[in-house]
Amino acid sequence: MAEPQIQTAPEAAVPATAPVASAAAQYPITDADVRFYRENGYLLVKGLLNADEAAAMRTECHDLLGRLNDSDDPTWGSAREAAGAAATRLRHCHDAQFHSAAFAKLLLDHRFTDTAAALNGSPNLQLHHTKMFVKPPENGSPFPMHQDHPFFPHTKDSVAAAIFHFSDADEERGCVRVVPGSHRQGPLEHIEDGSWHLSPDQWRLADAVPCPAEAGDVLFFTYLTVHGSGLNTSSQERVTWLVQYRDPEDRPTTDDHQWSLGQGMILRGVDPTARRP
Ligand SMILES: O=C(O)CCC(=O)C(=O)O
Repeated sequence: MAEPQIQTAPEAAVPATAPVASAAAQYPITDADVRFYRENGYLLVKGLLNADEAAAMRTECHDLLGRLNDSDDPTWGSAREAAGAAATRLRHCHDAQFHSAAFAKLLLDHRFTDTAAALNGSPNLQLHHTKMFVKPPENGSPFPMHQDHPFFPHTKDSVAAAIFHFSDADEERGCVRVVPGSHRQGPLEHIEDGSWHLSPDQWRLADAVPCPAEAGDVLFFTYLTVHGSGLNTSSQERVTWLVQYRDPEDRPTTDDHQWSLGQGMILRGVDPTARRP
């Protein structure tokens, strides 16, 4: 299995033409990190939040799940197959920023927005949606390999995700896995059944690079980067919050996500199109 590649890449892997973000602030990353992201389609930023902040957000997640008090389980149909039809579980909340100001504040935190802007090469960032996930211990649901593109295709492919880790997430806890460089293949053909996913025979989770993270780390990746995650077989939960964002000048090519309340908020800079939502 390939070793995890975290943050910086060797200079030799950097294409001479790779554009470097014009955004002024790049907290806390470097130009080499930006080049690594452009080349590989992902970057794990260590310690973007400190341990106390991550612990406070973990509490926010549990308080929110307690208030929601529902049994909704968004485990993909295809994930049940991937897990060998075992009963797996996932707890979640879509657009958590509508439930607690702690999430709303984090959306505007410059450590996140400056990093995302530098990686995206755009000084302006617009929210698409957010998803909080708790993968419970023992049987926390996996995510089959996929690109996020088929869920909400856009004209300029500027859409990207940041997964905030509010707990540690090693391989046993079902950390996210990526296929480095897969974003350069463009949109791939997906199977729609049981939520958009790639052929499990051609795109094996076990062959993807694991991105083990500690509480406070944030994994950034493009919506064309092939990714997934394994079952949480450990005795501890995995708590994450995924924020999907784009350049406000990029527009969806389908109406697939119009139901999502979170779309449109400007997280950094301005919307130069002055378009009314
Ligand atoms: O949280 C994970 O393990 C992956 C989530 C994911 O890929 C998704 O929601 O599209």
